[in-house]
Amino acid sequence: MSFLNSFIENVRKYPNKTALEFIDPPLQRLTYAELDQLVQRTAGYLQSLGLQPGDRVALQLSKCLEFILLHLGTVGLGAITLPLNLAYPPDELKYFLEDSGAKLFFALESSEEKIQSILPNLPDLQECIFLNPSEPNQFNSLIANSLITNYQSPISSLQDTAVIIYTSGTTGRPKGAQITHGNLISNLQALHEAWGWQHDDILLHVLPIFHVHGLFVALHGALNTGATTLLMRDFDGRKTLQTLVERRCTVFMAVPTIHQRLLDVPDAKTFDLSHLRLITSGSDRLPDEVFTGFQGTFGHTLLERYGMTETGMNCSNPLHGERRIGSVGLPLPGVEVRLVDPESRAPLPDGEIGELEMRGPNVFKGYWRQPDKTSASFSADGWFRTGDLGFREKDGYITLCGRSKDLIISGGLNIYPPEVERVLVEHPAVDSCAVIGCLDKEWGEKVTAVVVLHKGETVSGEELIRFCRERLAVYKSPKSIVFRDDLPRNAMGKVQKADLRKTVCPH
Ligand code: MCA
Repeated sequence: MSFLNSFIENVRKYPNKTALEFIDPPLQRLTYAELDQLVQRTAGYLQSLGLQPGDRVALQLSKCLEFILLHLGTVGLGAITLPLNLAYPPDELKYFLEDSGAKLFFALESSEEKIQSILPNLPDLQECIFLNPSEPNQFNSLIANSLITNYQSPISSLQDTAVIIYTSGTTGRPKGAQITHGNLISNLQALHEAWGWQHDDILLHVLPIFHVHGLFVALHGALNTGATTLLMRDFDGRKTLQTLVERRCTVFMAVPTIHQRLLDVPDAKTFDLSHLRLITSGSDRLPDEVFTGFQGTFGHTLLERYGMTETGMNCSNPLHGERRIGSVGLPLPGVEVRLVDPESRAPLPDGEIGELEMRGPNVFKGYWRQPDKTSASFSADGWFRTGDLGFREKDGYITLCGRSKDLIISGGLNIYPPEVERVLVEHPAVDSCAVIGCLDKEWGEKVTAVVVLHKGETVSGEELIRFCRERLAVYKSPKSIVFRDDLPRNAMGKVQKADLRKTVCPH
């Protein structure tokens, strides 16, 4: 039993049906049977490289077929995929490879020069393979002579880790959340039931595949159902609308920034999306204007749902029934949610704002090699502390209304301010700084750094942004810098970020 069982069943049921189609160059289309064949070869190739169950395989690739084959082949052999954002610069990348102890690393040929210098200092890394996804024949020839390998994984338990996804935190370096086969299966089943996935669904997939949303919710969701996935390598608003119409797509999933960009397409209203049966929104709070804008422009009520790397999807508005504006809906089947006082941790009644805690088969098993951080993120009786604040209405709908931790979400990606602050203060001109998220129509929140310089120093905002971009993933780097003579602090010396937001962020 592994989370691939349902996919394998669909290979038997629908061998000639299109499983995946890349709709931009290089154009590629595979039936379920063809995909299965290629995963078998890829598994054989990975075995020939010495891959054993439990080993980590890091993938820092673009959105390409090679990524999907390597991921399915890896988990199929009982090993662990480590999907990595392409935006990570060499320093961050080195940390992920080192911390995870990855044995194999697949990267883009175009990054070779940039990352070459970090590779010799990684004792666990046995092989780094550079791929060029615009030349599909390259990978085909790599796997061509491999043994056809049964990838119905020999996992010993559903508690075995299938994927590690790194998440940052307010303290220390990012932590690898271990997602098990059991987590993936339970979440697939819950979403199948809640969203009525059907084998004749056509999903237009525009998200990156190195995150929970694009990989587990969208791609796994479709493969689990026997549906067809059309993949767009890089998001483009107009092309998305055209494809939804021309290819008669039935399901679309995105983050609010992407929904906003669809609304911004000048003739958006001329695209008739009435054949779509489901359009979901997640990874960030859905602004009311986007919710109502979608109703006005496309006649669709977006279905907002809530998830986290550590819990997978946990709440969703209903497929049938009220999709309540501003609410993330009801707990998914099998997921338990409770609200507690963030200080005393005592459970709270409906209507009161508290921190959400969760329990269920969807909750991850812990952070990779971080027992202390794992236990700190669970209550004594085993509930996962989300760090998100919210309340539950009498009829069970849950509304999020803040965070108990310092976190910015930009375009559906989480950014922890301390990570950015640590980099900024390394600049010789910077005395102190505070990084905040300012509300922004396009990004949801825009990373903004408030900087105090050492006396007598001068430096431009552009120079500081460049400094950050060299050391951090570009999406984490500030989009604007504001200089101040000092930062508002409380008696303990802690920067008062709420005060800063009021004075720094445009209203
Ligand atoms: C790109 N940039 C960003 C972001 N994305 N900056 C801040 N936040 C971002 N999210 C940078 C680009 O590198 C670029 O830098 C500049 O901003 C403008 O780029 P642009 O071309 O406009 O952006 P894009 O490449 O079109 O990307 C925007 C995007 C993308 C399509 C909205 O960010 C995206 O796909 N977001 C979805 C992320 C996602 O899947 N999240 C799910 C996480 P330069 O100045 O160099 O041009 S999973 C999750 O959250 C949980 C579990 C859940 O519930 O789903």
